[in-house]
Amino acid sequence: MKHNYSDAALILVDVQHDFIPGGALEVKEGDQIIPLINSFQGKFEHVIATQDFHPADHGSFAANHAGKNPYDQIDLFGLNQTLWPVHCVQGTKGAEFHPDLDQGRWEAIFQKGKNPEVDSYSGFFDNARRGATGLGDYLKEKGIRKVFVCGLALDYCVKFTALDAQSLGFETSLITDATLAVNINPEDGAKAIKEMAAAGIHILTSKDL
Ligand code: VGL
Ligand code: ZN
Repeated sequence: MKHNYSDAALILVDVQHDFIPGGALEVKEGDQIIPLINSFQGKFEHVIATQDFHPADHGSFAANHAGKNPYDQIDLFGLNQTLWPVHCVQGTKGAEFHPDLDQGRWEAIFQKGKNPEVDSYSGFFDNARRGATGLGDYLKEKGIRKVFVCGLALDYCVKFTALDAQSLGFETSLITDATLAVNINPEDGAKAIKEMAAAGIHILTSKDL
């Protein structure tokens, strides 16, 4: 072990059926990061997962807006919103974690996207920062100072979770080989990494852990 992880948390973002091939909002090869994630969970004192967990009437679903299609942009209660296929609906298989993902050491799961009026890419706050999931306070109460972020999808929920972690004062690292992008535009994943690096987030691979 190259680091001391006693004050570090691993945050596994949205490794759920709907973001994996065959799911409603699939990330290409999204399942291929699961064995890698399992291989390093044991290095961390604290392992936490986030779960995209929408009600069926969520405002981010194109199907809930007449005449709109997935990936169209709308104004949703004052915020720009990309519309998505229906995904990660509470109580459906798509919202469940992939069964190959080892949950044995998870301390807590933070759900997000439950308010139908606002989307929530970050595991910390909704996109308008009107509401918090409790993840930030949880990490502070545990004395955690460093967070390592991976999972799905790099260009949305992983990026916003990492940026919020860094802005809350946690020393934040992205594990690049344990995350993949949706890439609506082909460069979105690469751009997300640049944005995170510019914010001071460490860009690592699992070999650096
Ligand atoms: C996500 C789009 C919509 C993600 C969640 O987990 O990256 N992306 N909801
Ligand atoms: Zn979502």
